[in-house]
Amino acid sequence: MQKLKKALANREPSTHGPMALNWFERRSNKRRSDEPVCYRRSLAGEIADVIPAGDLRMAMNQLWKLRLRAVVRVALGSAAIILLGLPFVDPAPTIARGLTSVSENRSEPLRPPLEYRSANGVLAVTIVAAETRVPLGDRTIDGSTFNGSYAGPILRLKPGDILKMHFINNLPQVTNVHFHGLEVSPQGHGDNSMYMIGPGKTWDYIIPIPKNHPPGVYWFHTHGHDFAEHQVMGGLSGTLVIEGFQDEVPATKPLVERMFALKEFSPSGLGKLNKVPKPVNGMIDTIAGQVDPLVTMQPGETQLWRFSGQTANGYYRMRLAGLKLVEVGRDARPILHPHEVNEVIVGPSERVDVLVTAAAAGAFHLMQAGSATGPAGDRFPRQALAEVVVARNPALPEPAPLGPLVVNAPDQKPVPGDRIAAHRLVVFSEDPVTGLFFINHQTFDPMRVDLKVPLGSIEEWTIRNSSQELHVFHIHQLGFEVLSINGKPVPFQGLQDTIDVPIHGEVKIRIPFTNPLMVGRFMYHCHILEHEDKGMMAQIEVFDPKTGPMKDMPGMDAKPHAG
Ligand SMILES: [Cu+2]
Repeated sequence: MQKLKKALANREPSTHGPMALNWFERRSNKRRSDEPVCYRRSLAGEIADVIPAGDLRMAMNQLWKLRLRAVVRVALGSAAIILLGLPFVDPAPTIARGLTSVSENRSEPLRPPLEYRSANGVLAVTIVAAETRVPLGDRTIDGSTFNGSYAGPILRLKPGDILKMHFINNLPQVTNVHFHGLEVSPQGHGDNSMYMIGPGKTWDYIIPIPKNHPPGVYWFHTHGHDFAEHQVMGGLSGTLVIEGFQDEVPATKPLVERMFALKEFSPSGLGKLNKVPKPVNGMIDTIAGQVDPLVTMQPGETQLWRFSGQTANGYYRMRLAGLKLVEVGRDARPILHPHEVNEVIVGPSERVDVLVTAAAAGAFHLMQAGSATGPAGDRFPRQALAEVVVARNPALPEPAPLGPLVVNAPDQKPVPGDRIAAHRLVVFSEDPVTGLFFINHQTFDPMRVDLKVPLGSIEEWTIRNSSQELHVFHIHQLGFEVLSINGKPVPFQGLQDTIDVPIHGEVKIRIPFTNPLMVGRFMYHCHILEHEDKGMMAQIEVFDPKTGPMKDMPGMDAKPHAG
């Protein structure tokens, strides 16, 4: 027992989930000034929420209620490690490696992405989902990938193109694909998150991209209820770019564009993906599928870095001391008034476009500065994400200075508020005893339609967080306007498809259910996939008022559940 206690005392603090607020933190219930905080800003740059990562009082109360199960699990795991002589995995081999000079740099250069581009109006691509051994830094993990790429393939299309994805499921489980943020049909062979593909089966996704579709960075990922966290964390996601952002922000046209998918992996003691990922063995944060790769720039150069939060649960709070960062896009759309920032925060499923300007030669580190999602939430430790080496490259022309930052996005308009058809309340809550997560006190049921909304309606929803951790609201098939966060009005900066909901706070949004393409059934949910898997998801039907709501399947609840 002494050995066990010692081993537990020496282990890394767990970084993840209510269950992870465990022994370690129970012993160290003191806030330290250097502990990470997670800031969520409104687009106006206001700090909407600051979470002291060390404030664990609530968690302590919860621990007394339910920790027995977690304690037993941790103890059993640790006992097994001790008895079997298995080593603890190094929690974060790249933490704070510090600056290196160009000649000393040990980082692997960014690998070229696996990219598929449309031609003659069509992107026909075969995507194979399969279990894959993936080298990540010093380790090799048991991942699952699309076409063998842990970073994920990048699909590039133009507005008006058709995506024809022949999908092959070589996984031993069911899976499917959701196209996050696309304003396309949720029915049939479209962006149909309800349709699952069995092991060894195939499916053809056929997605016409409307001519007026907002350009920008989207992404696609598996969307199975119950196992989305496991599959996405294994690597099952990719980036989808609809070209045209650079036309809306012309100064970005000549710039080098880098696609940075952000993916986290939580290993078990043996380096495999935890069945229920709780990273007692640390967290591996990757960028573009690599651990701490080398990114090169020239003095005076500005590059466009396009981050997509393809994490299951993780927040990246990124800092890059010595370089200038200007946010120019969010959730695929240009920000109407770009602004300089000290750090860039990207949560699960969120996308942020950033202009990075290097003034002078040198070596710098893009850092995950460490973040936390609240007393009942997750902690993400500080790690090095990329080494940025700024040096003159004589093989390339000298970079021209960045042109005037003008945003020309006529479709980025506020949602009209003169005819609001309904006001609804959507409450996120959770039960630490059962480990279930709720929307309006219910867990997800694919056989229940929670809301039925006639096409053409514009509604205002209040998303309330009644818990001790952040949640990320997302609704499929559309973008919405954020009106206020905790009662404070948010100046319009563009539509978005995700919004963080502060702890014990609320966000008001205005949703246009006006695009005829969205007719059908789709989901809204928390995009922290652990929460989604454990119930925090609901189903909406948008119906054509001329034909009325869809006929329910046998056993389906026909009654709408207004919030
Ligand atoms: Cu959540």
